[in-house]
Amino acid sequence: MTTLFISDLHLDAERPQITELFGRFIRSEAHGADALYILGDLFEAWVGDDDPSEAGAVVAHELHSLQASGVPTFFIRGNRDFLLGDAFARRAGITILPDPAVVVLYGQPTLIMHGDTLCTDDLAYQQFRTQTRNPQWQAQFLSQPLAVRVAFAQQARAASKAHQSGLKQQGTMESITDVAPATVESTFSRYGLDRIIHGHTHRPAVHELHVDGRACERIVLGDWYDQGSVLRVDRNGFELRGLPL
Ligand SMILES: [Mn+2]
Repeated sequence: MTTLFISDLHLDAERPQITELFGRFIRSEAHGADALYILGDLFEAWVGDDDPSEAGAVVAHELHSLQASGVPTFFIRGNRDFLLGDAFARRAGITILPDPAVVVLYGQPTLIMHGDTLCTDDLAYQQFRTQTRNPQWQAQFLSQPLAVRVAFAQQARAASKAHQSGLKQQGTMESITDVAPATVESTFSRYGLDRIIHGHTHRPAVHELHVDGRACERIVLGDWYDQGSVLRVDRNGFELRGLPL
């Protein structure tokens, strides 16, 4: 049996073929899995569980039938869908885990996270993250009308694009928006385990490194833009593969 990991689908109405690919993946391969983990940025944007978006309704339906078939589904919030809450989790039959969380996969303790907390060189982003993860900020934000929240999300996306094109002009985009190596090392040290799985950077890869004399591996999931990306873990090892449209 296999445990599946996906992240960074960025589902929204503008890319219906990706929502369809997600639905096919859930109805086929995921139905036979031991568990499914979604490590954040399932949605391109999420401004509250009362958002009547089409992608939200489709995903809740697909995930709920997966859970009903006996496959436990876990979710870690990403930087796009950090406001996904308990009401949606109930609708979709998913369990929200803290970021990071330790899971034991076929005997191997593994740290799972979205991945944005490893990108500590991006100071502007980390500042935004601190602000928007504050419970008081969130309560205040969620108390506003849906239209106001949607406008804020559009603004935040525009600001993020402007920030990234600024970094590109300076030639620091590649390094600043990737993980900070020192933060990766200190995270392995702090948790004392040998494997981290995360998404966020859209740089699918398996990195091998040594921390405190231990051989460690950091598995980075890919995004779902031109195709899907799935990590399959079983008792014999793992496989990180693209999922064709
Ligand atoms: Mn992300």
